[in-house]
Amino acid sequence: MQFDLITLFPDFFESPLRYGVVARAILRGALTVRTHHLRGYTGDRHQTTDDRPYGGGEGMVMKIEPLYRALAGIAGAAERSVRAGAPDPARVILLSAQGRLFDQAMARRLAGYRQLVLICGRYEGVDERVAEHLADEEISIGNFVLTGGELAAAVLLDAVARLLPGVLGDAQSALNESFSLPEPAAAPLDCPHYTRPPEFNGWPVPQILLQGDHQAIRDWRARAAWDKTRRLRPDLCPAKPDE
Ligand code: 9D3
Repeated sequence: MQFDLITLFPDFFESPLRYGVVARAILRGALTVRTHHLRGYTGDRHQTTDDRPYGGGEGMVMKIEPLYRALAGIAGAAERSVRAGAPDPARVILLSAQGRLFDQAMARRLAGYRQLVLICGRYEGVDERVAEHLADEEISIGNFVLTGGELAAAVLLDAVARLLPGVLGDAQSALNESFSLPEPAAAPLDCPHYTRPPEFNGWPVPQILLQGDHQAIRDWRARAAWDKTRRLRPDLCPAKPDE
């Protein structure tokens, strides 16, 4: 799968691409990531990427022209009307605080595309015509305010990359992970994990995990996963029927 990141801060992505599963996916050729510096797609002497908002108001707005030119320079990612007939066009995503909430189902769907183009906004916002005419979808990673789209793009890339064929290894993949809703009656979140030492600072590991009763351990983990989900994520728990 190919990612194309359009950003004013291409260096921002150096670290997220250099570690662990994502770095390995790139080394194995399962994932290619190209960054595109938006400054390089400006037309004027001052390389202007933002301008004052029509109608007045605070802050600056990202201009559409540099974004259009960046997309035109990325194969299969020009404006929607132009690439309507193109075979297997790139999926263009605008990261924005106003977008649809990102979740695991979205990550799975996006992992099916050959090429994702991620547009990272800065300033107060992006000219709305980008969302209307250039992007296929507009995505937010959560109900909080970031300073720009780069961190959100890195989060989306990370979540999608680990789902690509051959990236995780079959052992962990798909099975037993938070938000993938595995077996019936399994809690939506993972159970707590412990490793040595068996006691630290007077804080013990649950005894049941130190003995060898694998059925008892399975039962404990199922219960602990539900307990923690109910405590921290009641929104993920089925409603109790009225008594
Ligand atoms: C006056 C309101 N503005 C800021 C307080 C709106 C605003 C502008 C720019 C809010 C956020 C941003 C920058 N954020 C993103 O580009 C962004 C984002 C986010 O802020 N939260 C969750 N997901 C995303 S994806 C892109």
